[in-house]
Amino acid sequence: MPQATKKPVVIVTRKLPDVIETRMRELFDARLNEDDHPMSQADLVEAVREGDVLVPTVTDRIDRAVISQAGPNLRLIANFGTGVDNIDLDTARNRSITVTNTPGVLTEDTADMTMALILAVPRRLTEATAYLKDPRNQWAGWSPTWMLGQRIFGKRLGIIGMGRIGQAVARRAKAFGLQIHYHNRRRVAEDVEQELEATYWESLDQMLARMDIVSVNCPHTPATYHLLSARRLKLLKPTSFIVNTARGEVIDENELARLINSESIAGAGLDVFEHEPSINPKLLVSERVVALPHMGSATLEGRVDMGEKVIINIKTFFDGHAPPDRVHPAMF
Ligand code: 8YV
Repeated sequence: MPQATKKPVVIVTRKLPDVIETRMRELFDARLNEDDHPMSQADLVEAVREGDVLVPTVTDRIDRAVISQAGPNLRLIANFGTGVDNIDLDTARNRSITVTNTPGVLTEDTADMTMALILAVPRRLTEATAYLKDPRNQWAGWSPTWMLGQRIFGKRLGIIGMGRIGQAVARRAKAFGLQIHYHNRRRVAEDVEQELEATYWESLDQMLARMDIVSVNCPHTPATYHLLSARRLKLLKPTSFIVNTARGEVIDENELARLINSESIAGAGLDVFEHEPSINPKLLVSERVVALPHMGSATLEGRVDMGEKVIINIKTFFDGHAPPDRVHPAMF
C-alpha cells in the first residue's frame, strides 16, 4: 500500500463532470483528460505504467496486453461504469490489481431509457417525428389508418437479466399494463416475483417464442455473448420487438439487422451496439429501429453519482479498506 502522505496518481481516461474532477484534484494527484479525446491502446499502456490508479470507461479496452504492462504501482482499476466487460478481470486478479465499478447509481436512469424504447418502437415515435420534420413531406392531417403502431397495454414483456436494472424496468412496465416475464441465471426471491407479478422462464428459448417485447438487461460476459444468437432470434414472433440497453455483444447484430429487414421481427430499440461506435448500417436505415448512442445512464445526476462512487472506491482503497464496489471475477 502506498504511503498515506503521498497522494495516489489517478489517471482518468475521459472527461468527467466538473464537480468530480475538482474533487479528484483535491484528493488525488489526478491526471485528467481535459479535451476528452479517446485514449489509444498505447496511451492506456502508458497510463498503467505511470499510475497508482486507472479510471477507465466503457470506451477503453483494458485487455491482457494493457494490464500485463502495468507498472509496479498500479494497484486499482476503478471503472467509471457498471459493466466491466471492457476489463480483463482474470489478468487483473493474477496481477493482484483490484477492480471496482459503479453499480446501483445508474439503475433508474437506464430503466427509464429502456422504458422509453419500449414505448418508442411499437408506437413509432421517431419515425413519425422524422416524417414531420422532413421538408419533403407535407402532412395531410389526421387519418384513422395512418402511422398505426402496436398497443403496449396487456402485452408480454420478456426481460433477460433480472438484476437491479431488470427489476427497475419490470416495475415501470407493470405500471404500463405489461405482463412481466423473465429469464435469469437464478430465479429471483419470491417476494420480488410477487411484487412484480413476474413469471420465471427457466428456458430462454421457450420464453422468446411467446413474448411481444424482449428487453435485454443482463451484463455482457463470456456466457451472455450472443445469447440472442441467430438461432434464438429466429424463435421470436414476427410481431415482436427487441430492446437492448445492456451491451450490444449480447445480440448477434448482423442477424438482428437481417431479421428486421426481412420483417421476421417487427422492430428494435437499441442503445448499445456490438462494435461501438460502429453500427450496422442496415439498422440505421430501418424505420423500424430506434437507435441511440449509448446514453442509458446519460443524466447529469447519474454521471456525478458514478464519479462519486469512483472517488469513494479509490479513497477507501488507499485508506486501507476493501472498497465498497469491488468486482470479483466470479460475479461476471
Ligand atoms: C456507462 C454503462 O455510460 O455503466 C455501464 O455499464 O453501460 C453506461 O451506462 C458507461 O459504462 C460508462 O463507462
